[in-house]
Amino acid sequence: MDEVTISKAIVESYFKELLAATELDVAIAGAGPSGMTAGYYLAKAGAKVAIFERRLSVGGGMWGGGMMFNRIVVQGEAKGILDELGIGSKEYQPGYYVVDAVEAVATMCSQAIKAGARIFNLISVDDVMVREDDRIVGLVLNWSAVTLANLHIDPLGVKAKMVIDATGHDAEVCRIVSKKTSTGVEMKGEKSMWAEVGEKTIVENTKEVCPGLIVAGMAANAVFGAPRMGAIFGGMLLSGKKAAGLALKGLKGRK
Ligand code: 48H
Repeated sequence: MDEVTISKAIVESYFKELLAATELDVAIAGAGPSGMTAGYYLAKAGAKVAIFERRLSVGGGMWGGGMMFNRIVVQGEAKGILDELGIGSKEYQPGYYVVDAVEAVATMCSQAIKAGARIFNLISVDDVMVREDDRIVGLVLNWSAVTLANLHIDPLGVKAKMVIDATGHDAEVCRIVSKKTSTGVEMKGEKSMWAEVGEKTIVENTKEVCPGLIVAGMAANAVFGAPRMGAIFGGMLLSGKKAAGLALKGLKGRK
């Protein structure tokens, strides 16, 4: 057993992937359910896509189900996505399916990677790159450990033809864009729980908010002032799929 071989294998393989991710078709911030679904559909369509996830684990708010009971509910409209990904579900009553949250995260992650999406965990999106025409042209990244250790270390930037903000409740990319750019993106803020409305608006609010930046998942309702919905996840899957479609359209416009 040669330690140097182990070290070289890890370093070479990792940095090859990271280098390849410095110029992307689509960069996704956040590997929760909406980000991973978007990553899956984009990779499946042949786009060069990477997901940057701040935490050690992917899955965002899905692992814990509702109040730490690790089950989620998915409505009939999104059952096709569960089936396509190979995530098991049981009908609870007509139109409502119960899903094991751990199986959902693990399978979604595996399918996104197998389709060709690259997932980089432990990397935080700190900022965006913006150009004169107010177009978002990439993400600014740093190791999550830098923030945790409160170190003053400058970040690096990766270019992307399209960016998806899938950072959940805090809509971190859109928040940065609303504060630091003149793109006109405004944060209305998430509203209190109303599952039916929240699930409908999450898909409607999945949009290109300014040139090059699409918002998906819980972040979409946070940007547009719509309600949260609790542990029902169909909207996250449908939003991720819609975001992938919008990004693919955006890519066509840029080729
Ligand atoms: C890199 C980041 C950064 C950053 C955050 O919270 P998520 O699961 O987001 P969604 O929108 O895919 O799913 C939302 C769902 O989990 C949820 O919270 C629901 C349905 N709530 C309803 C309710 O009523 O509460 O995932 C976002 C991911 C997480 O893994 C974060 O760690 C990550 O994004 N993230 N990654 N750079 N700056 N900010």
